[in-house]
Amino acid sequence: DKQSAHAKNPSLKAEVDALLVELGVEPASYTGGTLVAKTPINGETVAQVRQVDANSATAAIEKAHAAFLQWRLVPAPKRGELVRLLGEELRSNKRALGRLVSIEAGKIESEGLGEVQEMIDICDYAVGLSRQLYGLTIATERHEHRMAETWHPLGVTGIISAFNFPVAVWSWNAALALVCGNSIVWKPSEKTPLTALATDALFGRALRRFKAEGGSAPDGLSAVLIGGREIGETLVNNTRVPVVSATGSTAMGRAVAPKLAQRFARAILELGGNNAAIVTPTADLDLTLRGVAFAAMGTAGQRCTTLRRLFVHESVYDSFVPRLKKVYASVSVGNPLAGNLVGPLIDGLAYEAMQRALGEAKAAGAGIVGGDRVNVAGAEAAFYVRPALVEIGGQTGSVERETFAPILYVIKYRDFDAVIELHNAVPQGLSSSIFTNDLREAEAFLSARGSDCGIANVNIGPSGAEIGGAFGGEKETGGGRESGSDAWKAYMRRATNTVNYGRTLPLAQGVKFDV
Ligand code: UN1
Repeated sequence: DKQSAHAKNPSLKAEVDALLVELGVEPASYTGGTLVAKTPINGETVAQVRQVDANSATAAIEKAHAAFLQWRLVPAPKRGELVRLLGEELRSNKRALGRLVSIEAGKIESEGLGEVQEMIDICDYAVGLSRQLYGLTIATERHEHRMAETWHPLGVTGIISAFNFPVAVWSWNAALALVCGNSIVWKPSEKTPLTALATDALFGRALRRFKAEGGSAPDGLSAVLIGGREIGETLVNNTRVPVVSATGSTAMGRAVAPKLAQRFARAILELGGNNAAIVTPTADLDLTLRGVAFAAMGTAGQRCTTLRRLFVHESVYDSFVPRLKKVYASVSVGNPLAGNLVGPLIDGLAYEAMQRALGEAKAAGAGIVGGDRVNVAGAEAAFYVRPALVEIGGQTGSVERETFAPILYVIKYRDFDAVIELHNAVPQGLSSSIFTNDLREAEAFLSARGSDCGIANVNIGPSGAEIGGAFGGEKETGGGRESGSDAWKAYMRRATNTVNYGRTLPLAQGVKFDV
């Protein structure tokens, strides 16, 4: 009956209000505004967020530029101290922010918390990095000369992020950009404004502590611009912004990249993925089953690293695929805050896109398990689906696209070289995996003739990367790298310095010019 369904799904608005207060968000920013914030858990409106117009966005960018001119002069390890304090705020507010991520993006509890953990991890990483912004010393061909390279702050860093990692993606960019001496301006997804406001509030707290400790940080060092596409365009077109890091669809990247190229700004693009895994004859099938299940169904298929294509060797197909189907039929779908493993899709458009892709696959003769809408009591306005396993003969149509939903296309293969070719024969190139205990196959997959993706794994799925490695991919994924390794270099400018400490002036390449 209605009463008990309601009791099982109490209004989330009250909880959101409490979380926003706990996280220190100014109530004026999320009441009475024109952007309606909904939770995909039950479709309820939880806030009405104020948006900025293009003029105030431009003003914020100007202010960020002025802030950059000051911040670049602060020694990098001191900049690191601000990021350390941000990490502290995230640690002490992990529960509240993680919960808000779960409510706003529809993630299960451990993934909401995991997202905040990812933010903490990148802060720790960036603090260490703030003492390691190393340049090279390079052998010079000239007598009594020294050649070296120096890394300098670059300027205002624009960040455009997507709903599915509403705050972690900001932190990968923000933590690095800040220690690199840049200011930051963030345009979050319209679908997740509240977690952005909460993150900004925590950053504000870190900033106040930093200043109370005697740190100097200019006003306007970080800004959040809540708004639609035109605000993203303002950021992309502003010549005060020398680098924009944009995460989202390939269509978004296609709109953004030429505008940045036109004004010679840098683009760090993290666009669509169409990630695959290969299950070989020697795979440990128990481990593979768990790896595939998490990568394909986790986050309801809404990670850019989600497993979307599965190539299974014919010798293990009949023992493995039926087991996988059982998991698909039994995995718990429902309220992500109530212990289920698969939460909702972000909205009705995502549901429609999923149904379209399944329709196409069906027309192509595929066998489909799952994919139907799941009714959750008290959440009739939400979009829950049973993940779909689609056995299909070839890689055409919807298999070549990224549909941001839990659809796993399963294709049988016979020959290793042929499956590598098929693996690489899609426009995207983000993440990839092979499940094998054959050393030759594993190494070949990781070699120049193997996976063409930015991330290639052995015996783990393609999703759930740690922050220590460079994150990003090739081809239509956009080529950008964020997070660990030397991704920081994209947020700085490199100067090559040659110093003559002698009394003569030898010219390079033996050129003579004696005036
Ligand atoms: C994304 O989906 O936009 O590797 C990023 C992962 C996460 C990040 C995903 N660490 O799945």
